[in-house]
Amino acid sequence: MRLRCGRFELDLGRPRLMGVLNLTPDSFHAGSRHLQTDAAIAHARQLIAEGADLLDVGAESTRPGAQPVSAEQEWQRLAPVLEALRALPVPLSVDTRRAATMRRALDLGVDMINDVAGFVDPAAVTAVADSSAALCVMHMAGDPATMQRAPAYRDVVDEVGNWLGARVRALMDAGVQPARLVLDPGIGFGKRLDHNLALLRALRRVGSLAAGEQRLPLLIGLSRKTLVGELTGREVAQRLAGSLGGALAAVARGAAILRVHDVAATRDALAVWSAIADEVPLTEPDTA
Ligand code: HH2
Repeated sequence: MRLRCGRFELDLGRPRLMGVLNLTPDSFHAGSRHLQTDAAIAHARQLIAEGADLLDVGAESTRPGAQPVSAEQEWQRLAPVLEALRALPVPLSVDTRRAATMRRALDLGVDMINDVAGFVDPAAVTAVADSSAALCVMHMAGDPATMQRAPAYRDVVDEVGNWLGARVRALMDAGVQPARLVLDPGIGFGKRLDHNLALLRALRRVGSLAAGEQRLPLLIGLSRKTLVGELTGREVAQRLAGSLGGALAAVARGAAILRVHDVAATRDALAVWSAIADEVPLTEPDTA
């Protein structure tokens, strides 16, 4: 499986790591936050040195209860950093829900747009359709300000899979080729622990409900999130080990790209896991 990604083409024959860079004062993981341009650029370089296959740059926190920033403020944070990061040798993704920001970022030459609102805004679809950028289509129930108040689903796997499928069709109707699409069930975005676990356990089914025979790549972001805290009883700063467990479980269930804060540690965990899993697929019965 390959992903068309602006100036790049990403071979998804092995799991890829998307390093997170947040140009915000309020993102939920302090270690990802950089409001100073120089510090942000240094962190991006470090993520690449650690093995990030792509970088995801955001300027608005989408943590539960987060207050939105203005489009102008979002762009003022993004522009100088994107300008500097364009020269780096990995695809550059921008994490935004705003069509105007998508346009400006694409004009600057970014390779991927990651929309946590799943391109529900028709203006967002128009903004990205004619580009060559990869598009990450994420499911979110509601918006960050209210999404964790009372998340409820009849069948979370069916609903999220079918919702993603409808977004795929809308993007393809607008002329987007499937080779540009990545799907994400949106761990923690309007979901309780049982919803998140159901989606991760049935990740392949989410993918087939959304894309059928096309087998589009799946992206998972669970790094240091609340579900890791709920399962381990740990605060954000202490959730690395739990996040690594989640990352490996997601890859075992078909995730092609992991969106992570801790690139070096995830890379090591994957190296050991893959060396073993590639020889003996996890689906085979244990005969030892
Ligand atoms: N999670 C966050 C932000 N963007 N995009 C995708 N596709 N998938 C995710 O799971 C996802 C995402 C939240 O993480 P982070 O950016 O570290 O936090 P904050 O929103 O507080 O800046």
